[in-house]
This record gives sequence, C-alpha cells and structure tokens, in this order.
Amino acid sequence: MVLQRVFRAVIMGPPGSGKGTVSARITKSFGLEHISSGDILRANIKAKTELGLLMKSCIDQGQLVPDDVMSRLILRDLRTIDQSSWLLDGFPRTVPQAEALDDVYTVDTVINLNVPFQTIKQRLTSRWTHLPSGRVYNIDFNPPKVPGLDDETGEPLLQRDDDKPETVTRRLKAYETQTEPVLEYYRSKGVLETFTGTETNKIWPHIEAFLHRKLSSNSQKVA
Ligand code: G5P
Ligand code: MG
Repeated sequence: MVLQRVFRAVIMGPPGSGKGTVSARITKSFGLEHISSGDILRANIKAKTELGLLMKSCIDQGQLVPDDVMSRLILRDLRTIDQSSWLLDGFPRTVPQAEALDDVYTVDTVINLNVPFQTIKQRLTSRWTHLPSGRVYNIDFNPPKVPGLDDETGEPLLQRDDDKPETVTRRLKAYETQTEPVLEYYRSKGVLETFTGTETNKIWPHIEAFLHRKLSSNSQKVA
C-alpha cells in the first residue's frame, strides 16, 4: 500500500469567484476535508454564539473580521483534523493570517481563481445558499431541483445578507487591499497556481488535472 502524505491546500479568489463551488467538486473528487471560514462564521451567527453576535455587523458591512479572531478559530478547527488532508476556503485572507497558518502548517498548494469583478457582481445577486451546509446555488448556473429548497435536505434556501450590491462592492474593495497581497506572499513561496476564466465549468477540468498531477507526485514522495 502506498502511504499518502497529508496534503494541505488553500483555495483563494475574490468574493463570488466560485471558491465554494469548486471546493465542493474538489472534496467530492479528492476527498479532502473542506474548511470554509465564511461557513464557520455564518454557523456562529445562526447559532447566536457570542462570536457570531460580535462578528455579524462586520460581515454584513462587507468588512473582514479581525485577524486574531479568525486565525484562532481556523487553527483550532485544523487541530481536530491534524492527520487529514484539507482544503481551506476563505482563509488566509490577509498576510498576518497567512503567517499565522505558516507558523503551524506548510501549505502544499494554493489554487487561485482569477475571475473578473464584473462577472462576480452578476453572480452574487442571484446566489441562494443552504446555510447549515454552505451548499450554494445560482438561478442561472446551478438552480436547485425545487425552487427555493436545498437538493439534499429539502430545507429552505436563503440569500446572504452580505450579497447586497453595495456590500459586494465593499467586499471586492477589501479583497483588493487586504487579500491580493496574500497572492504575492504565496507566489514568492512558489506554491501559487492561478486559474483564469469566467465560467467554473471551463476552469474546473484544469484544476482537476492539476490536482491529479499534484496528488500523485505527493504520494510518490512517500512511496
Ligand atoms: P466568505 O463566505 O468566505 P467570500 O466573499 O470570500 O465569502 P463567497 O461569497 O462565499 O466568497 P465563493 O465561495 O468564491 O464566494 O463563490 P461561490 O459561492 O462558489 O459562487 C458564487 C455564486 O456564483 C454561487 O451562486 C454559485 O452557484 C455561482 N457560480 C459559480 N460558478 C458559476 C459560473 O460559472 N457561472 C455562473 N453564472 N454562476 C456561477 O466570507 C464572507 C465574509 O466573512 C468574513 C468577511 O467578512 C467576509 O466578507 N470572513 C473573513 N474575515 C476575515 N478573515 C477571513 N479569513 C474571513 N473569512 C470570512
Ligand atoms: Mg464561499
């Protein structure tokens, strides 16, 4: 049996670039554990935890939550799946977060979705989310089987409070100023892989082929 080394990946891209959509395909095809910072925050808001209540206004205004809060939250969750291969979605989003992650784990690869802002604005206004699972739908791209209901649970779908057009503009601004420097950080470490396009279905085969190559070389390293 070939022992597979733990594989650690990050998916990056502007709000609405398809990180959640592509993450679902990656976890299905490659069995990585998916950790989404946004899903964790929204679960806290829904459960009205102290953290959720504190962070809600920040998120609704399209601002990033403080680095120390976010890093503590994600690193705590990663500790529980230490022996698994994982995919981080939405974290790190600032250079201090990337450094906090780096202090504990070495990231093998960073998948960067490079999707034009104009495409994103159209997508987010027609997004519907199943909040408990983070599953996303889009009226044009991947509509639910029954309008307004999640395919797997039949539970109602909601629109995210931060998907209002003016908030999307603020999230894109935060991405430009705070998150783009993280791309440079990973480029300089030689682990950044960028995929450009306006349609997830066209980008996906390239990501899938890339991960097949990456994961097979990862297994060979320990074979
Ligand atoms: P999130 O939750 O991390 P964002 O803003 O990074 O939020 P978001 O909005 O979740 O990213 P996504 O996951 O990149 O977008 O995209 P998606 O949901 O898969 O796709 C978007 C829509 O497009 C969906 O409806 C999908 O069906 C559709 N779609 C996909 N592909 C196509 C296509 O090819 N064609 C069409 N037509 N449609 C398509 O973070 C939220 C907030 O939490 C805080 C911040 O406040 C942040 O704003 N936060 C953090 N703060 C600090 N540090 C961190 N690390 C933080 N993480 C989260
Ligand atoms: Mg997402």
